[in-house]
Amino acid sequence: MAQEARLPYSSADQGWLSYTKNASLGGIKELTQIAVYGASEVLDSALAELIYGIYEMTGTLPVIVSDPDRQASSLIRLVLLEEIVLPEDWMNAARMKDLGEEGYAIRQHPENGGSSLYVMANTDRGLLYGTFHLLRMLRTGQELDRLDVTDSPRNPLRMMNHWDNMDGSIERGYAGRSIFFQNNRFVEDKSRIWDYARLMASTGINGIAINNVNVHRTETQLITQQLLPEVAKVADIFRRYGIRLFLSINYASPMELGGLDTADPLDSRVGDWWKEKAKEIYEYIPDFGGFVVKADSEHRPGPFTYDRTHADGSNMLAEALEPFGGLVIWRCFVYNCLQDWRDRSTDRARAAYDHFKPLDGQFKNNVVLQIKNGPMDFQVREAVSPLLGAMPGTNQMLEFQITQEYTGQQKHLCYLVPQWKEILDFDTFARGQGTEVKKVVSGEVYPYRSCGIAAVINVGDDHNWTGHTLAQANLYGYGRLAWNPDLTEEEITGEWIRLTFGGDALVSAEIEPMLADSWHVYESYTSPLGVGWMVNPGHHYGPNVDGYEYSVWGTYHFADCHGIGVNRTIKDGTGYVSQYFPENAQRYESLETCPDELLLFFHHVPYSHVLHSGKTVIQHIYDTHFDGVEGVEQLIGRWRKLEGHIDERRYRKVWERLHIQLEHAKEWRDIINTYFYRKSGIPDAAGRTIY
Ligand code: GCV
Repeated sequence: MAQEARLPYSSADQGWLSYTKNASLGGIKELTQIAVYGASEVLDSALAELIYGIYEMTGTLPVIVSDPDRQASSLIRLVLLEEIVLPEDWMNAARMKDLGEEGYAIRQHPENGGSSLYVMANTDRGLLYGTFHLLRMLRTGQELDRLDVTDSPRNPLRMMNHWDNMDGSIERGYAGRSIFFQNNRFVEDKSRIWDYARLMASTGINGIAINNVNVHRTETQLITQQLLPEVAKVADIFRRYGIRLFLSINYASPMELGGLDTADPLDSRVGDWWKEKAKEIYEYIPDFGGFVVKADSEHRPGPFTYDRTHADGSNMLAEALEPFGGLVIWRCFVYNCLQDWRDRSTDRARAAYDHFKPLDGQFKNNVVLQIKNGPMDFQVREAVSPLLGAMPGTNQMLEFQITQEYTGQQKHLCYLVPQWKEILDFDTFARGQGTEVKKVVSGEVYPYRSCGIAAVINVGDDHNWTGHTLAQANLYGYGRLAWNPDLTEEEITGEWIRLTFGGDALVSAEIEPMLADSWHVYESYTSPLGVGWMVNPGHHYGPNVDGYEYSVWGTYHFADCHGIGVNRTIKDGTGYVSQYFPENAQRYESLETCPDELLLFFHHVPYSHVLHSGKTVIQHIYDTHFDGVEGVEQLIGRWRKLEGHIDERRYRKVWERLHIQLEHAKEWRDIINTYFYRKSGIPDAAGRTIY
């Protein structure tokens, strides 16, 4: 039976799922037949992807065969392992167990001449991931001869968090409007959602929260009978790609929707209201993932109003979801956002740990604490949150930000995979050496019931999804790292470039270093040595050294005519350093051992302080800001070489953004350098122009 190659669903850029004709096919002559062992909606998606991918790459529409010849070549078998018995020596019970619920194996049948490929898994989701793996190999021209791949995800939860509002706007969104909502309704045309589900599943994502954690009046209604049928339609799409849908909820819903006079978690009327609500939600969405909650943070309601703790608040919701297998993902971004800048004893960086650490062990099994990677807020450079690894008795997950709120808002190129790798590889020392963040959040260190990684998404309805085409690499890289944090930056980058732009060696040779350098380039012309925050208040774009200096947000640099930085030491600072396990605390406490790139995050020093690099702080500021602009010029130089090697549309778009970046990098350079020259009175040793 010949099938139709009906994908994609929309006319949007297909990103890393754009196939072109591929002559090499991993050394296999042709792939013309597919046999499927098993049946489900997810398996249908896997099959559709396989047919489409092969058709695009070979020009031949594969045929579905129900009873293939044992010796058949040119054949791919998608095998749900419970459906057939395979030779014991290459798929035994132990190996099947290792694959778990989402893993897969891909092998060539040993008995025939070569092109019969088996994709095998215990579940349909495993088969979907295995199918995408095989397509990735075919597309990137990897050798399939004697293929024997086994893979499974390291993190149980691999989530996308959208900050989309129902009016179509996206909080901190830089790539157009929401793909889910428009004019306070769900979009009618769901083709972008379908293609988005495909893109996400192909990287291994398995959970999505579709609305903003700041849940306003309209979005509060998402859990009502008026809107649940619409939510269910979106959940149906994601389900077909193995992705569970979550909703961000308003903690005060029992009052706003239920007419109660309280949202006190210990008031039984409140608990009962949520229990009824959960029952209702699961009638519409039987595999509903659960709630994402921002409570008592930045003016959002929460249990503090009733003198209750975060454990009280989250456990009450968890009890309601428990019978249905739902999770409460409770965010730890809780701090005093009405600080007094004159008061140096309050330190926002301390807040998450101070609030949550004392509650360790008090949370229910289906509560997961979602912790931002740093203690402040997704700066281009900040320390790793000391809360990660500090709660053996409480499920934890890590939160990254893909949307470039503080990293150039998708006008600037800033590849975040290197930053995320550093964070994942950070050794917390929670259980001695080798207790890296990646092992904590994957559940290898403590017996967590649920854990993993979430990220705030950089996607909107722009044709290319992410505004800056090269920002697609962040989306792809996040999914791949959530699947396997041990993948190297080079592996991920190389894969993404070849999948997205094809096999032109020049394209890889130029884009790889562009991506690799971009985070450091961005860091060097923005805020120095980990101090952060020198941005315009509110929208967070562009330089403004004192923008937040006298504000209520707790984000200060304390620069004066003598020096700069935040003293967070135990000895005579805010004591934040004490939140780390001793090995890290000692390293950060001492000026001798504190790494240069975080110096001003941990210490207040004179401008004449000499860094490990041998430069003074002030000269480092000047040099990096000049270097940063040159770095952008180099990015442009590399991109220029690709004219004619990349389609005109993508080439132009990136070209335009790189030039915006250059102009704005100069603005950063001149404002930062001038500010510190005027404050310190110390001239640039190289005598360059400072205003
Ligand atoms: C969704 C920062 C951002 C806010 C965001 C908040 C959060 O403060 O600027 O836009 O709100 O983080 O993570 O909740």
